[in-house]
Amino acid sequence: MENTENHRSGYVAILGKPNAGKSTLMNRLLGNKISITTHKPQTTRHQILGIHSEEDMQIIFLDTPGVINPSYELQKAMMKTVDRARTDADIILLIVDVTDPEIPGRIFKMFTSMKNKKIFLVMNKIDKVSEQEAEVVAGRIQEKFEFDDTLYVSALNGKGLQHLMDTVKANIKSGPPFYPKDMLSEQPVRFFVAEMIREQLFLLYHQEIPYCSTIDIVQYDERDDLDYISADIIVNRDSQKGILIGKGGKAIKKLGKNAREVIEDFVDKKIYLDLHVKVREKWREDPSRVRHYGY
Ligand SMILES: Nc1nc2c(ncn2[C@@H]2O[C@H](COP(=O)(O)OP(=O)(O)OP(=O)(O)O)[C@@H](O)[C@H]2O)c(=O)[nH]1
Ligand SMILES: [Mg+2]
Repeated sequence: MENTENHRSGYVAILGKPNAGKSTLMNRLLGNKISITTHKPQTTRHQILGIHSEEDMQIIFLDTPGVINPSYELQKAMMKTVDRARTDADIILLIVDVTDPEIPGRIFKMFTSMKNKKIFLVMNKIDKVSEQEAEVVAGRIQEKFEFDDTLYVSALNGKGLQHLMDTVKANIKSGPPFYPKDMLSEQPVRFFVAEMIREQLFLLYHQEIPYCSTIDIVQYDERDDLDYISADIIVNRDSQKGILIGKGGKAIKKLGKNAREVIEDFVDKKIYLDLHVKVREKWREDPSRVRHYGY
């Protein structure tokens, strides 16, 4: 029988600007790739749960979309997600890229109304600068807000992550486990499949295509020999359809091949991935469409 009396648990929100390395950091802390990561900003659009369990402790990390000034409905939904995560969290990690340290006032404003929460400044990508440089940059941010502590990490090479994890653990209060101990995240497999296809859109296409697209899994059949997955790639405008498909279907074939490999690795099974491009004019601006696609 588990001893729930001495059990500790808590929610840790990972916040910051786009591209700061939030998703990379969460994946690294969990030792599992749960959240998609790319070199492009605004990769993450949902709250992604990452659950770390020990016998007497459970930490639920909440990866979030990068904080921006939203201009269309999809971005507004993304910022609502950030707001929910920071409200739910017991601990907040503000992730800052040391090479991009300008913090928008919007982020500090989020911190002013928060009581009874620990807020840590996490300077990330320290592999790119000297120690002194990182401290100078952190010093400027500390002038604007009194953080409970400042940590220096590289989510990419792992430096400082043990110390960060120990700091988080030391601040987790008593509470019951919220999820089964063998659970890593909460979304269903089809969610991660959609994310893995979307990750390839960010990696393979330039300019607006990744930002104007979303993935809709229309069929997911688990079969004995292989899983059959049919997915729609939704774009914003007719002209984007041709770009996505490419000459003679070359571009979408590459997308399909790359996504299939990553998904097969994830589900540990062969899959058949059937991709179709659909145009839904201005879906990003339409609240009901944005909701329909899961945002
Ligand atoms: N050099 C270096 N690169 C990093 C580090 N952490 C993350 N990156 C890179 O930064 C880029 C963005 O990483 P993500 O984890 O996707 O960033 P994010 O904050 O989740 O971005 P959004 O989801 O768009 O808000 C990727 O190319 C990462 O490989 C780090 O510690 N050092
Ligand atoms: Mg992310």
